Amino acid sequence: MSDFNQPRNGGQILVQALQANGVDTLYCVPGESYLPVLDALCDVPAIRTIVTRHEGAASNMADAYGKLTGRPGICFVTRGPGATHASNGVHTARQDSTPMILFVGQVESSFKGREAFQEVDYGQMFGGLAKWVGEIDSIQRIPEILSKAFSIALSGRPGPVVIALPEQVLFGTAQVADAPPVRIAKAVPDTSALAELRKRLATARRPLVILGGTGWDAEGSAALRRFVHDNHLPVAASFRRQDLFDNRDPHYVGQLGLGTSPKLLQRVKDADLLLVIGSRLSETVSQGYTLFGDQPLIHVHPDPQELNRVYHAELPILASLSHFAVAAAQLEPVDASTWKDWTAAARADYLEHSTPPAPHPQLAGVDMGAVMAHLNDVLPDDAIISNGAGNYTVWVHRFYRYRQPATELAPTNGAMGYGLPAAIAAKLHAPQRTVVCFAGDGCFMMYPQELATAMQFKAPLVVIVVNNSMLGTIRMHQEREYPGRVSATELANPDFIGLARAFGAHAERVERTADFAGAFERAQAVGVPALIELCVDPKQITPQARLD
Ligand SMILES: Cc1ncc(C[n+]2csc(CCOP(=O)(O)OP(=O)(O)O)c2C)c(N)n1
Ligand SMILES: [Mg+2]
Repeated sequence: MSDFNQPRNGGQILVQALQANGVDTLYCVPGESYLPVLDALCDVPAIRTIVTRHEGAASNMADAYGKLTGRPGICFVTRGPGATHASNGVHTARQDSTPMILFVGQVESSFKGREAFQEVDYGQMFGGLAKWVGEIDSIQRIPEILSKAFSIALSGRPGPVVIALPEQVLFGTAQVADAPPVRIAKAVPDTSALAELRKRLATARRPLVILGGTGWDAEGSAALRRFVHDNHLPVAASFRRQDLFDNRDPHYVGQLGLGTSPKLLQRVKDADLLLVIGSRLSETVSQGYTLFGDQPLIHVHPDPQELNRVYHAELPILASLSHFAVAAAQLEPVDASTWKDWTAAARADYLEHSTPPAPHPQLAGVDMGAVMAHLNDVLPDDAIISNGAGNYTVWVHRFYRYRQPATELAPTNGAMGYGLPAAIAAKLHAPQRTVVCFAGDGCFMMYPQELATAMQFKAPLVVIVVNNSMLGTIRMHQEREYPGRVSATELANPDFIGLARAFGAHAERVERTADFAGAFERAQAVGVPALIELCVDPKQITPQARLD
């Protein structure tokens, strides 16, 4: 903690507090409402300022940074119009349990309530979205409120915090002492709960682990692997958390979400003990709240409000996920011989379901199954894969084998457009790693302008646009509910190649499966952002279903 004898303005105090808390990157669209912050950043080269072209992209990048690092992603946007754009990433961070802090400009406090220029009541606006909404009402309280913001974003179930910055607080000057960096307390599981867990496991016949949540660290992931191996447990990942456990490991049995194998769903129903670590058993994971309820449940979560929230836990365990895993790995393993075959059969089902089938004889255009098989062969283990929402993601999640934590950037809230901003944040954070973004033609057009950000900040990622000239997911639902009545789901797309080249990116169109490997190799080697447009068959709506 250092006392500053020199008066500083609010922007300087705020930026120095960010630096003290380890912030190295922030994403923004500038606004006159927070000029002192922008100015203070000139003197703090340790914080990299990424200016994006849309606040929705900036907040999505902040979410991706939070997912990759476990540290809050930092985003700055201007008042009303900036804040409303940025709300998309706040929603994602909330549902995805990602630590994030969004700073928004606010009118001078003495103007509040007059509907001043771009004035918004952020408490009301973000009240149902953010984990906490705060406003810094005096310059003296900047360090205090920043400490609280970091603490709330990172504690328990991580999430997004929104902080409003009234004009006079940023422009005013004062002598204010800095606060020390925030330390986060972690809950450890109580020993009697661990003993009961072991006892229940020892009498199970068909146990199943379901993994999810955020806040895992390397030690926790390694301990989890030991616990699973020592007890020969089958492990399923919850929706878009497939990177938490190496998909090549013989204990990994698949994901619970969209496009889940019916055999895995049956296995979950047949389990006589569910050990759920970190997942909150969302609507998607629970298949519309139909999958759980009958099986005995041991639920481990870092937030007491998630335990017994939807499903009764016979044994609720309040703990940080990594601390739980470390403690569980120290338990004496149980005799797992009774479920050896159960685990092996679940794994065999997974291998069958996750191996791309031969393409349909009438398939026109590129076979997405073959694309995923190729990427499984050529991508390094630490490659980062991002995506947004759309039926194209079913191929990615079903056939790609994620191998390491923090390699899957995928919004569990199903936000279209997430993939490109997330991939940019990933490539800027880890320039040595391969970053591949998947986007549908609909998804990509949510934030295509961020190719300019990728160019400006030199982020040579590869975007694979899966083009079926429609909003395929919604078309699929229309065919189910209202057959033959196509409404608002057909798209007339731009020339994606011309569009990407206008930004200075490398671009290629692939119309035949055999041409993908070469195009991908060139895209990886070119050294600038690259876009590959895959022309896929609009009729092939999922890996197993055709529209006709
Ligand atoms: C921001 C947002 N808007 C709308 C939706 C609803 N939605 C989900 S998937 C989808 C279609 C995605 O189309 P595309 O990216 O082309 O992928 P496809 O399904 O065709 O593979 C839509 C409109 C959403 N999830 N998110
Ligand atoms: Mg599409």
